[in-house]
Amino acid sequence: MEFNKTPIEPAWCPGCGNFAVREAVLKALNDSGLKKRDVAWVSGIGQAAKAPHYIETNFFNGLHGRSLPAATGLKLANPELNVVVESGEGCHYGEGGNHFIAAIRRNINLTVLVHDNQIYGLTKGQASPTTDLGQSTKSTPLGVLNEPFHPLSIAISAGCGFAARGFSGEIAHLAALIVEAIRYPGFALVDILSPCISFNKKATFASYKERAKKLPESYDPSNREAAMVQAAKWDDEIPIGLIYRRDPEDHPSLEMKIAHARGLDKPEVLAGHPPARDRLEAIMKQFVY
Ligand SMILES: Cc1ncc(C[n+]2csc(CCOP(=O)(O)OP(=O)(O)O)c2C)c(N)n1
Ligand SMILES: [Mg+2]
Repeated sequence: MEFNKTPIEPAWCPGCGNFAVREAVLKALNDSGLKKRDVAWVSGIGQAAKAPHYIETNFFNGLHGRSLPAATGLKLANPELNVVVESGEGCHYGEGGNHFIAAIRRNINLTVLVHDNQIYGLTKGQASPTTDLGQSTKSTPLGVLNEPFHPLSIAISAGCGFAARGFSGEIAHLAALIVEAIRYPGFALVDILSPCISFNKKATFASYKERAKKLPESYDPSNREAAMVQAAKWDDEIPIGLIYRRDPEDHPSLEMKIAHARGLDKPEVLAGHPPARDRLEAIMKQFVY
């Protein structure tokens, strides 16, 4: 197998949903036939953001909420890399919320995996952007007063071409979604229901298992209006599967748009080029007083 676990013991509580997400990620990587040198992982800060420490891959561990800017730079410098961004919902939708929307609007070709446990797990139980309205947490003793962030509805509205939801209790189903997301040539989001067993006593494995329902075979993910209906469902039933997929032919990625604007057929690979020192020095001189 090309991709394995690292020997590092995860700093996750026994029973955490993150272990199952890691299984799905490893299955997806091995099923996809990718080589290690073709893949780079970027994460932020949080329990979920530790995920790349525990799989054998190239990775960059950035700041909380700042994984997408680092991933954007990496992808633009080397568009041949498959860049996967993996972090928690606090990191992506809270501190990194504006980067999330900006990256979707750019349609940079990234795979974005969000472990959504509806809580700030690492910092021990404050409300996150997806914590349920009214839920009492360490930072919301009167209950959450803000309308929760609806990641899939927001992503699709902002122009996301691939929006899916998985569940850490359905490893094979989640792995298949991750394979499709990696293959999609544009911004691909997989929001993953994944319980924090220590700090969220409401969003439990049992409650997700009861509510997570696979979309039927007959469901057509290319229908944007139908996708908006499924994306907004968050009640007794939470649909899981590929909710929206836009034909990438009609929706080119940022790298392709840049290439086309410059009259090229495919994105230029900057990585490996020797730096143009004279031009760089001329730019730097402008900032010297
Ligand atoms: C800019 C900044 N704000 C806040 C923090 C503190 N902090 C670290 S992780 C975290 C929340 C993590 O929650 P989430 O991203 O949902 O990941 P989880 O631990 O639940 O997997 C916070 C608030 C920080 N490190 N940097
Ligand atoms: Mg979280």
